[in-house]
Amino acid sequence: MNENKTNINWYPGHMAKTKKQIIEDLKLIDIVIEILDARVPLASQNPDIEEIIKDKNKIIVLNKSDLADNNITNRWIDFYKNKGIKAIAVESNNSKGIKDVIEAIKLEYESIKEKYMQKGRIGKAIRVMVLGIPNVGKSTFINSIAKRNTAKVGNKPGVTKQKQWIKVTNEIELMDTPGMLWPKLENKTYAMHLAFVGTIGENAIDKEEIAYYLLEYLIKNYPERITERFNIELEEKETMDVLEEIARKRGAIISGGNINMQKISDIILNEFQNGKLGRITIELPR
Ligand SMILES: Nc1nc2c(ncn2[C@@H]2O[C@H](COP(=O)(O)OP(=O)(O)OP(=O)(O)O)[C@@H](O)[C@H]2O)c(=O)[nH]1
Ligand SMILES: [Mg+2]
Repeated sequence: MNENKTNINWYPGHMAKTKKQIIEDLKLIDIVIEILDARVPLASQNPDIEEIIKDKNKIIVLNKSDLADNNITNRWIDFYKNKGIKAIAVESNNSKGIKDVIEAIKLEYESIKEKYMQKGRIGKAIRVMVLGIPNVGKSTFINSIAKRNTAKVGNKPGVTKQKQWIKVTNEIELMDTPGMLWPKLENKTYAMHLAFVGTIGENAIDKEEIAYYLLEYLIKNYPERITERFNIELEEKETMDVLEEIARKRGAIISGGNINMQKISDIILNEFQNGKLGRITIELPR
């Protein structure tokens, strides 16, 4: 999973520049698709998204839902529905849910058509942009939704900055470059959750710390998965004792019989991130 980790450093100047570019691009856009990681919908939301997209209509894609707990994903969909936002569970890597997104775009557009008709925009395609923090699957989603016709629609004349568009259907065009937003790193809990799913790596938080807290979460919320996967009884055990037991079972031991913390941390993180522990969600709707 290492190749997935972002190496971007979001310093204030960089964030301001990115924000300005996205706000500029949004002038051409009718509907925003905000991609979240279904396992961590709170942590994977950019902190300034509402301010950036202002009153644009938005559809939420809960991506990587193949790795998330299905029941909780449905609860998230209800949660957003109660807020008047359409959210859709998607597996971009196998195109599941993509059709629903196309339908949702058309439906969403019906509700804003009036506004655009008054601006003389009728007859043109619905223009969509994908936004999200690193590693949520923006590129995979774009490839998936554009699959039937990846041909570039061509430059639009009359705009200062020439943009490429991808034709999704006869009615829908997608901006070819997704807007990459910065993650929530000031909040320790969210940063840890992003580290669990591999979006931010060891250079941000110590890997052993990430694996320890992930294991603690799993013991509390998905104990049967730990028991099953590592063949371990959990009753009354401290997280550190469980970690040690897993390390012994997996041969993550150094000379002298101590635990190889690096190795066991890698094992726990990789098995979680690759779905070997089953479908797991870290954040629940309140
Ligand atoms: N299991 C699973 N993996 C996915 C899904 N969508 C994307 N991925 C994987 O997640 C990783 C990141 O996907 P990208 O499409 O590169 O994400 P991105 O948002 O474009 O990332 P940046 O360009 O770095 O911001 C890749 O390894 C994808 O294969 C999904 O629905 N399910
Ligand atoms: Mg990308």
